[in-house]
Amino acid sequence: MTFDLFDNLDAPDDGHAAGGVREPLADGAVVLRGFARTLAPQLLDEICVIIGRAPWRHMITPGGLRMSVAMTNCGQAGWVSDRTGYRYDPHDPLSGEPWPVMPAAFLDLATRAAADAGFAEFAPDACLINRYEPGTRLSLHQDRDERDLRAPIVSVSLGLPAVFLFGGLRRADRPARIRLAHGDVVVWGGPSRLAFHGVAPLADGDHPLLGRERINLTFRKAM
Ligand code: MD3
Ligand code: FE
Repeated sequence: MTFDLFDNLDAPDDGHAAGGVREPLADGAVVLRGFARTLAPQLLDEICVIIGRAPWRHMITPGGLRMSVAMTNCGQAGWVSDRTGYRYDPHDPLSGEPWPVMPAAFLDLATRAAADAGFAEFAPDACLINRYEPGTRLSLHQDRDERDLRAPIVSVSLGLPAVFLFGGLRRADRPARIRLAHGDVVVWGGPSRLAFHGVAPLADGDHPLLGRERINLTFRKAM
């Protein structure tokens, strides 16, 4: 018998905000409230370095639409979309260079969150970095471009809060609406891994660290 909830409450400085709480969403999906809060300033410094080498860009969908989310990547592979389709690419198509290396603090956070949610072996090789501004949205989709769908996805929310849409295994399933705030981490695995999901248009606001932006990191085992 383990008392994980109580472990969270008196964890000293292991990435949990004091009182960090684990909130199960569905089979295989769990929100770790505030898990990345103390690490956030360091994550933002690393993101600044990454966008110096691999700048934000609005990718084009295979259907020819410009995504309202701005994206970049770090790690051994990055998610890219263009007229030819979606794929993981070891190089940034803008520069032809490898994506920036995944910072140790990113990898450490993602593996600790996954372990906390019961995925002890998670070894992410890709981190997609999404930037939202007021009005930016992400329409309902599944993440199925990764080779091994048994690996979870770990997501980290920074900056302005968002309403996350968490649907079922069919596009037509009415999604639940979940508020994700600065420092929240979600682990999506098991039966939730192929759930349809999206992000409602971002509401305006002013975040102390990020101003009018929300940044989301998703850690994946892509290759
Ligand atoms: C549920 N990003 O990059 S993260 C994406 O906030 C993406 O930027 C959103 O969806 C964002 O593909 C949501 C949460 C998330 C990520 C992957 C999932 C939820 C998921 C995969 C399966 C089920
Ligand atoms: Fe997704």
